[in-house]
Amino acid sequence: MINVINFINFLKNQGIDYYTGVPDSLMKNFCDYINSNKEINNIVNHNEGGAIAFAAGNYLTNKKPCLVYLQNSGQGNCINPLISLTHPKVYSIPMLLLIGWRGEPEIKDEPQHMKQGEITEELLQLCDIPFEILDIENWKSQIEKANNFMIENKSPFAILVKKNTFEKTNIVKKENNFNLVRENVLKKIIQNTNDDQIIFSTTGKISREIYEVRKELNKESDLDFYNVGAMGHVSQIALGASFKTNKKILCIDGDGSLIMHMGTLATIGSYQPNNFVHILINNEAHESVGGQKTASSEINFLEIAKGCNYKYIKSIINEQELDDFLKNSELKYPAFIEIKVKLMSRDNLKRPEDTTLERKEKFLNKLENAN
Ligand SMILES: Cc1ncc(C[n+]2csc(CCOP(=O)(O)OP(=O)(O)O)c2C)c(N)n1
Repeated sequence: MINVINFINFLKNQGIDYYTGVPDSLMKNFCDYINSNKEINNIVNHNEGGAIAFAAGNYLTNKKPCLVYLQNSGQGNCINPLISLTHPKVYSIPMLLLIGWRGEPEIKDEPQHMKQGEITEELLQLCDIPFEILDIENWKSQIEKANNFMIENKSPFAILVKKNTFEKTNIVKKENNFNLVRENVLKKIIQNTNDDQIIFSTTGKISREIYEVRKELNKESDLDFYNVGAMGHVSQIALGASFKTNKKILCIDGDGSLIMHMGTLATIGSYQPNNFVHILINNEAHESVGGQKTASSEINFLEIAKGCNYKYIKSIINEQELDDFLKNSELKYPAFIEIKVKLMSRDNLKRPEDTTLERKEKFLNKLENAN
């Protein structure tokens, strides 16, 4: 495996010392290191397209390419700036893309990663971006090749990263100052829901915990929709559903996910769905992929939701506030509830056993029979 510190030092010698991106589970060791080392210039971006644009601006002021890190799920977010900003036919701006390759062909992975993994190389080719698959023996010559290409052609080059490429580093366990435990919070929420409510939950461990909690409580529901991929889009899925049903909609979001496409708050606020409860579980981090920080500690989500015309705003930081909220039936809609939680999860968390297609069918049938 590749030692992250050697990798970073080598990049520095090649003139690449500015990082931006969205963390990826498969490159956890790399992301952890750049996230925790204060000497490294690292901008954790709200989404991968933002990171491409940031890298472009950075280049314009110092003529040095940035390294943009991302999971291949984020390629979609990048396409627009890669084609209409950094492409050689537009402004021709070099940057090194370091892309975690989930769903690599022949390797078992989750359903949301399979198609993306299959087309990862093709998408790069379509964008005219040459690439290498990072090799633990020859990585130095690959970086040199990438750098020479960027110097000569003034355009992006990509490196694809397979599972188990980077060695673990000695990173101190990350923490925040909150006391509530996310899984317990979700348990209380589930205990207080019935078949009159539909839950739409976000990408990562939040959905996995809801699934586990339901099993534990023997309260499984076909009216849960787990947005396993399409990070940041859960609230628009929920909004789309809210207009077609009288049931109460609970959208359970994460701070990294919400920040990724935060314009969603404006759309929800301006259309005033009268059955919509937006619950933000805020641990100030991308906990599901290793706990790298988000911008949340600097953000007042409650003020933003209020400014976007949500009609009921609440902050919850302890058990009492959570219990009071769950007992309260006097909500106004759309409602926005922020629950601040510890940065932690269980190691032995499972994933839903049925396939995404099976879950969708169950959801449709259940709703059809309920209406
Ligand atoms: C477009 C895209 N980029 C990155 C990822 C990888 N990813 C999966 S979950 C996650 C973190 C989600 O963070 P947050 O919403 O704060 O929830 P938490 O993990 O803290 O519960 C990331 C970055 C992804 N699935 N899709």
